[in-house]
Amino acid sequence: MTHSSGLEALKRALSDVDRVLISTHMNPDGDAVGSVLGLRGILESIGKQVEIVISDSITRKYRFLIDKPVLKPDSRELENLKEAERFQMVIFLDAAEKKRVGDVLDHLDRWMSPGALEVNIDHHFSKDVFGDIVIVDPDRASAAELVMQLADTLGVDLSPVIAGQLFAAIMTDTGRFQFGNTDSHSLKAAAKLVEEGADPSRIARHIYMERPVSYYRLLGNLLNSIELYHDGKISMIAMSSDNIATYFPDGNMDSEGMVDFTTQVEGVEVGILLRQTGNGTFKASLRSHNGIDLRLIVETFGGGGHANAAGCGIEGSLEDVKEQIVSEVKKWLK
Ligand SMILES: [Mn+2]
Repeated sequence: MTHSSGLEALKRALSDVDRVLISTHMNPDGDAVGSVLGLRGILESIGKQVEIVISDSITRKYRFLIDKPVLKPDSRELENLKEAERFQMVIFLDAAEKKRVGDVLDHLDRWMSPGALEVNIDHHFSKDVFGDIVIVDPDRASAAELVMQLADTLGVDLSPVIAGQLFAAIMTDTGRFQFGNTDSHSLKAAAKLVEEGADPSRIARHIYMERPVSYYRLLGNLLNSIELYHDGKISMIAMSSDNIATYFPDGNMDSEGMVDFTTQVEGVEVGILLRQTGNGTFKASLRSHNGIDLRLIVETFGGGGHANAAGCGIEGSLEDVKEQIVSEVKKWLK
């Protein structure tokens, strides 16, 4: 199914549906948050009743985008739903694999009507695409661009609020229009959203320029100990549980974007951020900018993502994990 036939299929299916549930991946990023909020506004404007439920909380810097409550799996609003309150459609956004949606999946049985349709709107490359209706296009830089195409298909005009939400999604997933996925499509989509009332400066200010000072103190600490491997073609910063506890004692850590600094070093082709997630467990985030397909690297560890931005979990001591990831990356570098 091409994504345009998916859009038409979704338009047809929506005509029989009153209540729609929307969700996205765990630890929602800017594209996830902006896309679910924008999609809710679009579906509400054609008369649907819509709830958003996400397994994790929305990071502080994206909360200014929230125009109406976003639920969690244990929210009171989702307890003991009567038959008429159940949802006839669930739409997953920006989730390369269904399991990335997290805890929400464990509750769908009690929220959904029998025979409810599952819709998958995404822009990741995936080997096993899920969903009854599939709108997946790995050529798009953000899920938000697919949401905009849906609005077009449905004939919905975007309000300034929706335009802002979708603009934030495109801006963050393209790294402020600087990553390799930035193309004329994403720039035209962004321009259209500005015409519809999105305010780029205000959105950038909220997301990038109002971070807690702890963010910069942790970043400074990490940059101070950046390591280079393989003639300076690989760089790495490693964030231990102790680091995190020192700078974010409440555990409410924000490290989004820190990995981008790893590829802003002269000569570096692949940058790695290691973050300790438990005793002997680490999450590796990788970035590349010379055409190396990181998916091939993280696949070895059961991870996924995009060609130039991917991640995976790795187990072992810090030194062992560094050795594992660096030796895998080296195989793909000349
Ligand atoms: Mn995305």
